[in-house]
This record gives sequence, structure tokens and C-alpha cells, in this order.
Amino acid sequence: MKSSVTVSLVTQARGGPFVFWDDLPAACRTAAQLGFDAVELFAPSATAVSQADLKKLLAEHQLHLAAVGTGAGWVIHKWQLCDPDAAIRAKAKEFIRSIIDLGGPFGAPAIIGSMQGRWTAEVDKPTALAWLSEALNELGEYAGQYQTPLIYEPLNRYETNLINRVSDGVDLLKSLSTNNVRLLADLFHMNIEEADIAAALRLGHSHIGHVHYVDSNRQPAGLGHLNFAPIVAALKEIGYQGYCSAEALPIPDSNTAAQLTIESFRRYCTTA
Ligand code: LER
Ligand code: MN
Repeated sequence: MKSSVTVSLVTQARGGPFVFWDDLPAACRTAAQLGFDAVELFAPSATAVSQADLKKLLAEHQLHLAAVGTGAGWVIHKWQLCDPDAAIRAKAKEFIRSIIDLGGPFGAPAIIGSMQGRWTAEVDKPTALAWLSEALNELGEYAGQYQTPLIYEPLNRYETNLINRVSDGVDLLKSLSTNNVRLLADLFHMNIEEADIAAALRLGHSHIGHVHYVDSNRQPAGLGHLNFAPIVAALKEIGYQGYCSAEALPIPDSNTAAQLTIESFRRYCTTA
């Protein structure tokens, strides 16, 4: 398993669960000093970050890019994949495609979280799920050109009513025509939705492609009530070799949040 820490460059997402904010060079410096393998980026747009600058920065600090979030498409523009308006759905897909193009050359997959949307009085559940599937098929195939998967994130019930649990996520993935979509196991969402987080990870097995490593209250690992030992044991059991990425609130501050995460990661994830 590899360690990663989130950096948000999206001012409109202020208050969100990201460890570092605004200053990508400073975040990379601290992440490298603490010994993280990678950073996960939450960018306002694909053009907000120069690929050349990013390449230089990552090389300078010997960091990888773990993944790139697409949530800014929702936070800034209110674009979602299940919007009743076909033009908005098209814009949502276009935005996600641009983020795939940003991360792709770095081997970093794009994450679809809040961009999935929800079903409503206007758009019934089967229709919403059909639109989501269509988008995952299309964008999953698109990501394949970079030899990266597309990452789909089940969210807790307060953020989506489409897919909340790993088991439903696995069923969704199995129903797709593409085999290039993987699930994101966000421990914060799982703590709300799963009866047994470790069992859900075992069920998710090879479908798990990314982990948001965070405690029950969305604070850094160790500051909530999650028992990380059985959770990480399940990840080891399924042979998970991807990133455990700290998507946590910067509590008590960014540096301490990153420090607490890497300590937890070393304690649980790097031991046999
Ligand atoms: C949203 O709650 C979340 O967990 C993010 O990873 C998706 O944008
Ligand atoms: Mn997440």
C-alpha cells in the first residue's frame, strides 16, 4: 500500500475534507518531508494546473500523483451526471474528461464522487442509474488510454441516494460494459453506511481501486473511533496495493493532520 495526502486548490470547497489547501508547492514540500508517497489533487479545473509545473514539482519532491478529484465540477459549476438537463450532463462529462486528461499522463485516475449526482422527483432512480452507467462506461473507456482506471466513489446517504455501499457499487460495476472502473472506499462514508467496514472491503476485493484514509468523524486517522487494525487487515487480505489517501479535515491544522495520518499509515499499513 502507498500513502497519499489531499491538496485542495478549490476556494469554493473551503471547509471541505482536504488536508492541505491553496499552496501546492508548500503542500508537496511538507508531504515529502513527512514521507508520503503521493499527493491527491482537488483542482478547480484541468487548466488551473500546468502539467509541466506539476511534473517539475512532483519530480523535485519525488512524489507521485495518486488521483485527481472532479468534485469542482459540482462545487463551482453545479454540473452533475444525473442532471435532468442533457446539456448539463454533457458539461459534467466534458469536465471529468478534462480531469482524466490532466491526471492521465501521471498515471493518476480521476475520481467521480459528488459529480455523480442523485435521483429526484424529476429524474427517477432507474433513469439516474442508467445515466450514471452510461457515463461510467464512456469515461472508463476514455481513461483506458492512460492505462489508468476511472474511480467511482459511493458516498453516504446525505450526499447521494444512488450508491451508498460497496456491495451496491460492486453490482453497478458488474453491470457495466467497461471493466475499467474501480471503487473508492472512503472510510468516512463507509463508517456511516456499512455494517462492517472490513467485511465490505473483503466483498469489494479486486474492485477496490482507491482508499480515502480517514477516521469516523472525517478527522485524521486516530482522532475518531474507527478501529484501523481490522480495516487494514482486510485491505492486506484482498491484496490491495493502491493508495491510502488522507481525505480528512485539517484538524487541528494541516501539518498535524498529515503527520497523524502518516503515523497511522506506518503503524497499520506498512507492517506485515
Ligand atoms: C465527498 O464526500 C468525497 O468523499 C469526495 O472524495 C468526493 O468528492
Ligand atoms: Mn472521499
